[in-house]
Amino acid sequence: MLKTEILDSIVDELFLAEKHGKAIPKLVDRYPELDVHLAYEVQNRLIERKCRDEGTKIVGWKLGLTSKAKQEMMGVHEPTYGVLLENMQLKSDGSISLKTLIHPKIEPEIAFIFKEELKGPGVTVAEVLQKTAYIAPALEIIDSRYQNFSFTLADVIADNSSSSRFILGERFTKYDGEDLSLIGMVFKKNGAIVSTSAGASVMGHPVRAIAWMVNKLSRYDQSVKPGEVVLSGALTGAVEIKEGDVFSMSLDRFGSVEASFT
Ligand code: OOG
Repeated sequence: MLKTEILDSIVDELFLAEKHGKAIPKLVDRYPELDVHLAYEVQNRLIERKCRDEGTKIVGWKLGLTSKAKQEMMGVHEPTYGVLLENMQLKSDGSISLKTLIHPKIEPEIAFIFKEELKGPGVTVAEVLQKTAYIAPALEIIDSRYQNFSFTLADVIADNSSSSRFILGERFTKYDGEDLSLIGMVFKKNGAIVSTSAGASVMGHPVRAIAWMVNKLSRYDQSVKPGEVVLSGALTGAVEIKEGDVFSMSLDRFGSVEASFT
């Protein structure tokens, strides 16, 4: 068991790595006791610290490592989640500066906005769908605070699942019973297709990932509140971002979202 002071010094390291844009070596080599449970403990403390020091607040949640390919790559069998803060959200109508980021990558995702609270345990896929108000296309920028994007499951959880920024499409579409596993997606970089995918690439159905997360959140008495956003996990592999790049993702029936970088 790691002592509170050690958890706080890990929080400090991660907080400062992001603030100064300087990657750190992964934690588990130095703290072999850091398991998944303690890693969520670190994540909770890191989010409290960011809310306090940056004057921001929780606006939603994100899933990570939801695709089979990524789980196999990491040798894990379960996804992760992280918190979205107000100061991570960017608008799609301006250029995004990469200056303060370490080694950013971008991923296309389906965003959900909820009309009622989702609180586990025991939340089902049907309940998630029933409480979904809107769907929107989203781009998530991930930026691991670890050197070379190299981490174990516990490391990435402690690092708020690599989350950095996110951009939602301007159009939120009322959810009307569409089968989200069949919704197609086209992801482009500088006008050329990078990849195509469908909702099913997230654990068979993106709502499965959300139900999983909500049930895990209940361990810490946390829940998804009405109006909060959930990014349901990458529909394809993450792509490195360079200055001058423009990315877009179009989601069948639900519109598109674009982000340009300087
Ligand atoms: C972990 C987070 C990835 C996703 O949707 O798979 C992620 C990583 O840095 O790869 O957000």
